Formats: sequence, C-alpha cells, structure tokens
Amino acid sequence: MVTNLPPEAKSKWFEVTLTRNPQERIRLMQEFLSLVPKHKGTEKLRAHVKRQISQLREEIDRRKRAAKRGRAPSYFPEKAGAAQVVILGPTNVGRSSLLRAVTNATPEVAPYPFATRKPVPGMLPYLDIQFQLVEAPPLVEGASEGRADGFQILSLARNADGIIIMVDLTDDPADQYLMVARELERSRILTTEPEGEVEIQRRGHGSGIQFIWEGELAGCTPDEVVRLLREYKIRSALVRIRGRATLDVVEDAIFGNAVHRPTLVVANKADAAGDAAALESLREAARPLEVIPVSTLATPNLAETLGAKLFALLGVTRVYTKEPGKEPSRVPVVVRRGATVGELAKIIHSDFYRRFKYARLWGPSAKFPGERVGIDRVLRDGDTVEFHV
Ligand SMILES: Nc1nc2c(ncn2[C@@H]2O[C@H](COP(=O)(O)OP(=O)(O)OP(=O)(O)O)[C@@H](O)[C@H]2O)c(=O)[nH]1
Ligand SMILES: [Mg+2]
Repeated sequence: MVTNLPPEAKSKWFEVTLTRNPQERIRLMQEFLSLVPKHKGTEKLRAHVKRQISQLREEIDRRKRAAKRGRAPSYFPEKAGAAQVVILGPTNVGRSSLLRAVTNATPEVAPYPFATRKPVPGMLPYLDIQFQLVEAPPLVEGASEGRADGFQILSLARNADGIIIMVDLTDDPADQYLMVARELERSRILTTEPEGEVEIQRRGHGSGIQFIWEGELAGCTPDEVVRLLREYKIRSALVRIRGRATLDVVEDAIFGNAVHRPTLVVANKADAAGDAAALESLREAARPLEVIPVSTLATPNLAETLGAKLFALLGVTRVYTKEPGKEPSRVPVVVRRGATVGELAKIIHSDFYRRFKYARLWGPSAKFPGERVGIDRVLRDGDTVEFHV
C-alpha cells in the first residue's frame, strides 16, 4: 500500500480507530483524507477510505430505515453447518437453479434478471456434514461502490468461509468472471492466498507489541514493524504474522481488512454452451482458481460433486470424540485445518482444556490406535480423540 504518509495523517488515522460512532468516524476519515497527499502512491489508500465512508453512510441510512420499520430480519443468514459458502455472480447465471439442485432450499428460478433480491440459504449434505450455501442477490459492475446492494452482497462474501463465483458459459464467461473478481478485489476480499498476512489486535495500554509467529517477515525486521506501528500510535497490540509478510502488508493491516476466502468457479449452462473456447478463456482468466463446468439441468450427481469440491477447497477437518470405554461420536466436530488437540478441547468444553492431562488418538494421524498424545498434537480429518482430565 503506502509508506511515508505525513505524521499528521498517521495520527489522524489513530483518532479514526478510537471511535466506533459512525458519524464521528466519517468526519475523522474525511479529515484524514484531506491530510493525505494526492499522488499515485496513495491512490489505493484514498479509494479504500472513500469506500469505507460510503459504506458507513449506507449503514447509517439502513439503521434509520430499520428503526422506522421496527425490527426487520437480518440480511445475513445465520451460519449453520460445517461452513458457509456464498454463491456470487451476475444475474441470470443460474444461482437459484444451483441452490435448488443441490440443497433443500426452493428459491424462485426465473428467465428474467434480478429475480433474487435477498440472500437465500440452503443446506448441502455431504458425507456426515453439511455445507450451508447462500445464494447472494446478483452482483453488478460497481457493487464495490455500493451499486445494487453491492456493499451488503460483498459483506456477505466477506463474512462467509468460502465463495463460489458462478458464471454462464453461453454469455462470455471470462468477462463475467473478471467483473466479479474486480469487485471482490476492490472490496479487499482475496480469492487466492496472499504470500503474507498480518492481523493486528489492539490491546490495553502498557502491554506492548507482542508478535505471534505463524510465518516470518520479509525484507524488514520486527523493530521496523514496531517503529511503523508507533508512527500510527499503536503501542499495545498482538501482531500475528502468517506466511511471508512485508512491511507493506503490515501497513495494509493498519487500515484494516484484507481477507482471504477460498474460491471455486462454477461455469453453468454447459448443456447449452456451443463453444469450447469460452470455457478455455474462462480457465485462463480465473487461473489459479479451479473452474468446474456444470449444468444445473443435466449434470448427474451435482450435489455430490460440488460437496467433494468444497470439502477439498475448504480443507474441512472432521474430528470425532469419544469417552473412555465407549463408541466414538457419530457427529464430527469440524475444526480449522491444522487445529490441535488443545483447540478441540477449547471448542468442546473449557474444562477439557483447563484440566487436560493427555488424550488418546485413533485415525489418520495416530502412529498406532490409541496413541497417547499431548495438547499440541495437530489433528487431521477423520481422527478420533479421547480426553483424559
Ligand atoms: N440451459 C440452461 N439453462 C439454465 C441452467 N440453469 C439455469 N438455467 C436457466 O437460467 C435462467 C436463470 O436461472 P436462475 O436460477 O433464476 O438464475 P439466477 O442466477 O438465480 O438469477 P437471478 O437471481 O435472477 O439473478 C432460468 O431461465 C433457468 O431456467 C442450465 O444449466 N442450463
Ligand atoms: Mg436467483
């Protein structure tokens, strides 16, 4: 992003981070903008802050309207199942048809555009878990600037665990893909894993800057990071470093919110697509994302195919628990990829974590059935864990 902002701008951003009041935030962000020199190097940052301002304005409006109407149901479906995956795409590509084909939901399928106006959730069963798919309303060019509910639709994608970008093979699919990809990028939702990631969590005064190393710094030292944070008046924070993070990535994190969401491209209407070149140019445009051509009308076993693709994409890790002398649970606990015995214990019951002595392990990551393991053992899909406290 940027370096070398004038000190007044940096302290102004510090003021921005101190307030949660939307009106106040808008005012301070505008003051911040007036302190940022206008040149190529600050272009992205200025656009990003302007977008945050419009987003806040819209939120204020929405709250006012909601207050008038009384309590309206949330725009965002409550998460359910092992993971929430948002189906994003231009209008009429067949998002509703896909949801109908692979889940229990029955949204309206229509030959005319903009039939879906609100997010629609549905459950896709796969093996012994379920994925929650959410059909987003259609995404249009300019969504990242707020067009056609763009902010809300893109927030939906940001809050989800994964994204399906859906396009129509009969209608320049590469072009449709690039439009959606552009809007995601502008909203700082990354569809491929960045080389380095930094998360900054503010803490109370006096605790200092503490690093959590899940990766390393590239081209800078921890001291330089501390110095940069100090320029922004951040003196107490947990700084989590993943992958190989540059100083730029650290500064990016100060302004917030680049997130990575694993993404799959589904190219629909394969039954009606005459021309194989369209699929080829889509694959070219979407690389390195995987593209799966389907027909919601004609592809057999679509639910199972899609379930398997999502399972792999999201790195779903199912872990079964058991009590001594009993059979393992039928229903797995789904944990993040790379989770440890300790993290599983915390999910199940804080007592298991606090009073942990050891665990016994069966399955793919056990050296032998019933292996005795400690709290830091990394779990894999299909493991069974028995806690001893
Ligand atoms: N040939 C063909 N047509 C399809 C396929 N899937 C959907 N359609 C048609 O495409 C049109 C749009 O389908 P929807 O499922 O409503 O599309 P949508 O993306 O939900 O559309 P909006 O919510 O209105 O943006 C309908 O006329 C469907 O019958 C397919 O696999 N092949
Ligand atoms: Mg629809």
